[in-house]
Amino acid sequence: MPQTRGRFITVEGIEGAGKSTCLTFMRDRLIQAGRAVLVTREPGGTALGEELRALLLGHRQEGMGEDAELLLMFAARAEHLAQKILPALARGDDVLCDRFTDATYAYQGAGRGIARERIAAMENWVQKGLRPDLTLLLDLPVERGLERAGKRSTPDRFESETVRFFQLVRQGYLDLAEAEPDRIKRIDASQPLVEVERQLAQVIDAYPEYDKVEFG
Ligand code: T5A
Repeated sequence: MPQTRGRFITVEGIEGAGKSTCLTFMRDRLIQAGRAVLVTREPGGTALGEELRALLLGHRQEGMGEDAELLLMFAARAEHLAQKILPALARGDDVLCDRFTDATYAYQGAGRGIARERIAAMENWVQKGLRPDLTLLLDLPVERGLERAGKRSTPDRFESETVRFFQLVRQGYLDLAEAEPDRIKRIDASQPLVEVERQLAQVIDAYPEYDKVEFG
């Protein structure tokens, strides 16, 4: 019998796109379909990852260089994969992750200007071929996203970036979606929540083979 694993599903988008809101909807939908689901996030998801998240998002290290930022993202990811994601997939659980490596291509790549090949080298090293099975890209104009995000709390280190930075990030995501249309599904996140949820349900419900994905 081939060993099987759960599905690795990620949610991406700029600040305020609605990722956290949509993750709850998606988790409930998967559970209703009879799946065991691990919900997690990046950077974070483990004790070390959450400490790195505090360093990356907080304002204590304002002058952090772009290479250090990239390496810290992948350090958190390596721990996350080893401690949580791979064990959950091996158990047969679906993993629903708020951001993953597409965020690195969008923020550190398109946003900060780090060459794609350098990110790809880290991706291959840390992930050893593992990539999300399905990615929901919540897309909306930058101004709308920042307006939604700004209603909540004090801006973190990324949220303090310029509109231009987020335009580059958004375009980076759209380029990824164009390059990988089978994996990355663009959702129009500018719509009212009920319409966004309708789009999400359509994608999730249509996704085949919940429990027969080969491992490794
Ligand atoms: N990062 C991360 C990198 O640079 N590289 C990497 O490799 C990784 C993994 C993480 C930061 O780290 C960076 C990117 C990020 O800057 P984060 O907290 O995970 O930070 O991400 P944020 O985008 O900051 O999370 P937010 O909470 O701001 O955005 P969400 O989760 O997209 O939005 P959400 O769900 O909290 O919604 C925001 C508001 O909008 C409302 C919600 O009720 C809420 O009030 N809303 C809607 N309103 C109207 N219509 C809709 N359709 C709505 N959907 C949500």
